[in-house]
Amino acid sequence: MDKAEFVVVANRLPVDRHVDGEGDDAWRRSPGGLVTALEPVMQKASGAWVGWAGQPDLAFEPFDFEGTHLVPVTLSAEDVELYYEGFSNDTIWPLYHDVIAEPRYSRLWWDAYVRVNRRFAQAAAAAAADGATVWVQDYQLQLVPRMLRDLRPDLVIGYFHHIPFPAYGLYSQLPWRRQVLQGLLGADVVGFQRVADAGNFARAVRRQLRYETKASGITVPETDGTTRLSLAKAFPISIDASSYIELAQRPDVQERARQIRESLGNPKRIFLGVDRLDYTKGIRHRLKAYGELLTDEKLSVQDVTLVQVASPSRERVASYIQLRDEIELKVGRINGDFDTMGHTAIRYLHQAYPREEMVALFLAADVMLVTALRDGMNLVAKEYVASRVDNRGVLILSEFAGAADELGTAVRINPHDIEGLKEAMMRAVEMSPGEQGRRMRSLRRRVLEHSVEDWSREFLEALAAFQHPRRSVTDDRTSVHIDDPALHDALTRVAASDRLLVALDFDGTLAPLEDEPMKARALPAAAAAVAALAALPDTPVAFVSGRSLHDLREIAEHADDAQIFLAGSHGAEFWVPGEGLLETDDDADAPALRDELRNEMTAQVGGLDGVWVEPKTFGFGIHTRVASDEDAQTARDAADRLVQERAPHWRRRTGHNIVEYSFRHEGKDSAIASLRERLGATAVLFAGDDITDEDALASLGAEDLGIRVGDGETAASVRVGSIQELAAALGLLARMRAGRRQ
Ligand code: GDG
Repeated sequence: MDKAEFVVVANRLPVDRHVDGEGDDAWRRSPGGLVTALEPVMQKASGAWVGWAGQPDLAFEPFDFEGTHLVPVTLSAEDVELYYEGFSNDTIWPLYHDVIAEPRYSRLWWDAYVRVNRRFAQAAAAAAADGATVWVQDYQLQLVPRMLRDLRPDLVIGYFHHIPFPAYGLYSQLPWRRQVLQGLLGADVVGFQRVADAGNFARAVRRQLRYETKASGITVPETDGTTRLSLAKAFPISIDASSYIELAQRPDVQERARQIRESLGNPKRIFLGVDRLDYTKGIRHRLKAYGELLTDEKLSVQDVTLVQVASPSRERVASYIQLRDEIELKVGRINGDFDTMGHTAIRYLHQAYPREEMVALFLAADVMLVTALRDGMNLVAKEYVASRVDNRGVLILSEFAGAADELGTAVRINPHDIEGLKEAMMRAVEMSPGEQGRRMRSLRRRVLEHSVEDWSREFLEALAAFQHPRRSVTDDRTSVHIDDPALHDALTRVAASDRLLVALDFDGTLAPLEDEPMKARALPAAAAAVAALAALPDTPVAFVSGRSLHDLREIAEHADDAQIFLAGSHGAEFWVPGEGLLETDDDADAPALRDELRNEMTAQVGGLDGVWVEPKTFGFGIHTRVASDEDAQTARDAADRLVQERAPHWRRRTGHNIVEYSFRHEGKDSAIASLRERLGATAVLFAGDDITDEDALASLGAEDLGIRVGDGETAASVRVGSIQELAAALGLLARMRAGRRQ
């Protein structure tokens, strides 16, 4: 097969080998979120997947399977023992999960880890087409990004870390801490589950490598004297929610849920735990709390049962063998003490089940226990929520699971606080159906709105900012073409400027226009490119918008953290990162007149369908994007009349489906002038899409660069066709500037 434009590198291939009816080898797709998430991208981009087939010493040729080219990496029995069971699962796993179990440090294991990571990197380098995108997955392969970049500098490389990244105090135990950081920084984008993980990583990089970090950007020096930029950011993973909903709605699955309840003696309440049998999952803590509630006679086996599915995992690693013994001893004791002939306290199942059975269990369970001591995300929590199509059930969720950042209406617990856990379990048992419904609906909204496909799309869009121009990658939504030589030359020119101010309009330039203006958000590719620029030295970034500063701050999420300057109301108000709002002096009577006219306007045109009066800091705007032409004209005429009569000194501006009236006369040109002066810029790049941006574009000098996004007459020297193209151009600019010799 031809080389692939998109390559996934993961410890495991997305298939399992089994022997079919005739005694021949056959392959079966392994069920898993990652496989589902990447399937559409793989199919579109003629993707390849590099990984291990799961059995030692199994060597075979690459082959195509359901639209994906599979490239096997062979591991010997010794590799499995040293690289996989040893370094990955007995060093990194416990260390990164806050040393819940003691990590073991072995030089022999480390050597195997380096050796096997190199094998994966070589296989990926051989499978990838020129300039391809490669996405490396998880903690078993932390050295692959750097190795791959050394082999193939043309590639765009992403890495996603599925497990936590520990606080510096713990991370610094690792004898190979510098090598691992260097390994990860070979990637253009290093993705984490939580914002806190990305923060821990950046801190380790600062402390250990002394690299400069700014917002989510890390400046990485290369051996040839140039620097590169890596982004370390959170991209919380999710599940394929619709497949869980589909299963939960199937009559046979619902019937199975009823059977499960019946086979347990129809208890009033069923608690459920579903975990790989792993010490990070807090299974012991939940058994302890449950056992004490039975001892205290708060609960009785007549009324409640705990179903614990503990699927077999890493069964040759010593700490897992010990954990299994401890848990089974504890389960045996509780059942011995409390079981009756007709009822059991705990139904313990050390087995793996098909997905249908899991969903039936989710439907049968009144209370889901997720008590992880540390967990990257915890998908089981999201799967339970997605499956509860009836809006019933209670999720008890550890604050130490990544999912806690998103699932705010779960009953949150600290699993180390056994009293607190017991109280939460009693609260869940007693919770009214009304409260269950309210909480579950809000949990479901979050999980349904952000599925695993959104996760992979957002990650790949961020990665697209690092693509080399003239390449089209992975899927339609992330493909970019910068084939305009004028744009390329102009970017090269401003990239060389000593101190470059990158000033950008927001709506229509970084973010698609929305019918509901507060829903506007920058495209992930644009946000990543902006973050990359803002993270560079001598490259201040500003958003210059007609919106009020208040609204701009809300939609330009995390602008302050990313050290982005904000100019609102066309430059009549400024926000400086770390300092806040800049004071301005206004005519004392102006706000009263503003409120009066705004109210009058709302009274006059508020009844027209699709017309909306937007309060602005220094006046108001009339939005007509979703109104009929006739209503739009009526609204505009009414506003013109009112302002001419009562406030003829106000400034009127027109934009895409909006007319604005303001008692402040500043324009985006004056915003650029004051930012230029304040920041000591030697050149300015300004990009915008609307009539109001033309003030700024017309004010630029020969050393500057103006870019117009989309059609229309313009004073800009270059034009790009879309927001996606601008994002690509900004990504290219970030790479050019990061690569300047300093
Ligand atoms: C790592 C991180 C992060 C479990 N038993 C059975 C079964 N499962 C499925 C669950 C779920 C998956 O396995 C487990 O995912 P988790 O997220 O809960 O935990 P880890 O395995 O530790 O995963 C974690 C994840 O990576 C993704 O980034 O969330 O934090 O540790 O999907 O349903 N599935 C079936 N039968 C079983 O018996 N069918």
